[in-house]
Amino acid sequence: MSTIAYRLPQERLLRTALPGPASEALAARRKSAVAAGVVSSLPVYVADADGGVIVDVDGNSLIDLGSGIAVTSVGASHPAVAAAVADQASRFTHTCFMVGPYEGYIQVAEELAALTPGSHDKRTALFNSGAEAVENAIKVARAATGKSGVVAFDHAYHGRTSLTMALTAKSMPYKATFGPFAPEVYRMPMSYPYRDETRLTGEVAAQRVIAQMEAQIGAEALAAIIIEPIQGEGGFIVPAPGFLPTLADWARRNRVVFIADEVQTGFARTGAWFASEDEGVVPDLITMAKGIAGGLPLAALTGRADLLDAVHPGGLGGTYGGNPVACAAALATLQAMRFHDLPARAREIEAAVLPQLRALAAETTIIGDVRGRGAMLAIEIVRPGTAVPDRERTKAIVAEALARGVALLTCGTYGNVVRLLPPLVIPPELLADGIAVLTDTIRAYSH
Ligand code: PLZ
Repeated sequence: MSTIAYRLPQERLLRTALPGPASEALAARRKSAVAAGVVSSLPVYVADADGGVIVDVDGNSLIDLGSGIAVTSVGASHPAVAAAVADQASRFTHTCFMVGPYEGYIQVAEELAALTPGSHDKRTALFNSGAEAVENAIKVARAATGKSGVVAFDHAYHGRTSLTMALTAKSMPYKATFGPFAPEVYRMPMSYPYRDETRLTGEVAAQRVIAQMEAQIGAEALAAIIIEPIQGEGGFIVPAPGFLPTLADWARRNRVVFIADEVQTGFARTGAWFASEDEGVVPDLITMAKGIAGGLPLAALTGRADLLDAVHPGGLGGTYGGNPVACAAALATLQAMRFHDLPARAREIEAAVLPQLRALAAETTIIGDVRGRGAMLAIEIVRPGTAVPDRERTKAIVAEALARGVALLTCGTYGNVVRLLPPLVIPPELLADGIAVLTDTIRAYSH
């Protein structure tokens, strides 16, 4: 980590109560200008961000344990990314790859073919958002198989567009009032070790899904299974070992496309380049976004050449997909990830933090479960001594940690999961300070 030079002091420093007066003023302007449906979890407005800190417009320096939802793994202003963006922007910002193609797009595709699991022949198409990559994965699976059914899981999150809303499980806030939803989407039970009453093994949980798919849909009508190897918005749910490989095997044997949605888990976050690698799963298609480009909007669909090339010429695209500035940012981000060995750093974060969270869970009655991998870790908060989700207490803990200068996110179908997604470049001492604030706060709320 000594190789990382930070531009901003890596410190937790409060100059005002939060939100401070400058943030309050922006909040007032926002109210009459920005749509009410768009909300922010932090009450402060950002002036600067670097490494493991976010500095607000009142000069408060907060510890960032969310990375803008798993995006800024290399930090929000990595110098190599900033330089690559400036350089590309000074030459051309856009031509549209469907009009005037350029090398950066091809380079990103080559990188992703090499980095994603499996040594088979691969192709890539680039898009702007995770949801768009997911939509296109489904389009490709349908075109290549000639089938239309899609299986998604309980607690899944795949996006907010029409098709991805149908794949996403949670109604409020993602789906409520926005229907009708796209047809031919079937929902199956997820392996959720903490809440599966019978503590199903991964194989048994997968067999339950397979029996249900065969009875309710039939492989001959099923184009794809889409799954997050570790569920993100749904609560950082890590399926029991065996669940993913059993489903992937069944899919392969039945000509069903197995899609890993690695939008949140991808790019070193879980300690490997992709979370699928943990159990040796080789997905047919992988969707990626978030961590790929150091904060610039870029998403990718990479997978089996025979599937992607089954689509007719012109069938995939979009005005901005694979924008040259975003591609330059992605290439610089991947280089920085390798240079700093961020997969190893994610494993170090797990080794430093997970034992502390487990010890805390043993000491209090409000932690139902501690789980996750690499720098994607979570604490499920419950009513004392029960498994009943405690959304209110979760909110209070996160609000208190914020008042002390630590920015955290929640997630989960029941809103009761505190999730940790620190930038992978966060200095170890700053991370330790942030975790100390969190554990203190949880102790204070354990009554
Ligand atoms: N697939 C697995 O995690 C985005 C969404 C936050 P987009 N997750 C954060 C919110 O409330 O909108 C996500 C994801 C997985 C797909 C997506 C969608 O990615 O880039 O937000 O479209």
